[in-house]
Amino acid sequence: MTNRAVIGLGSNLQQPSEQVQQAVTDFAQIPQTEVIKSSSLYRSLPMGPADQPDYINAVVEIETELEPHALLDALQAIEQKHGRVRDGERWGPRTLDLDILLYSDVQIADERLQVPHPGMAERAFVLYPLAEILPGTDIPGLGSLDKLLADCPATGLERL
Ligand code: ROI
Repeated sequence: MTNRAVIGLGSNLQQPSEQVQQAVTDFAQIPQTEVIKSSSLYRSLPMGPADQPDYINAVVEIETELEPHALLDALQAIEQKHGRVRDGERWGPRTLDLDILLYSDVQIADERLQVPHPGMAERAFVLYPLAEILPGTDIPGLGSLDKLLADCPATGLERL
């Protein structure tokens, strides 16, 4: 069964734009998965500690036959390849962060995975790129993207 998923990408270390663009290329190597559409790159002010570089963010629509946790495994392998170090600092800088934002109209909440991504309603750097590739979409449990956008100013966000 083919599922539509949306992946959020973020980086603020080691040439963030290249990290994000390379990651999209890496998605092509995930088995049983196809990249459908990528947003522009966006520059965003850090959410969390302010003493870190600005982020580059994007979102990518894929079609995949992988189950959500198998997709997460594949995404974490790509983060590793990009030198992601999990040093325990909450909301610290990272070379590459890949989040499953949406997976069909499924809602998941377990120890490893929460879908839709729990923070997305408050994150301009997720909602605006998402509106670029899937305008008017509905987010399971959160409602219409248009409504979420109306409540989330694009402050500190620049489309590149
Ligand atoms: N801030 C921005 N602007 N973009 C991100 O991708 C991002 N990712 C994170 C935290 C540290 C919460 N802040 C972020 O994980």
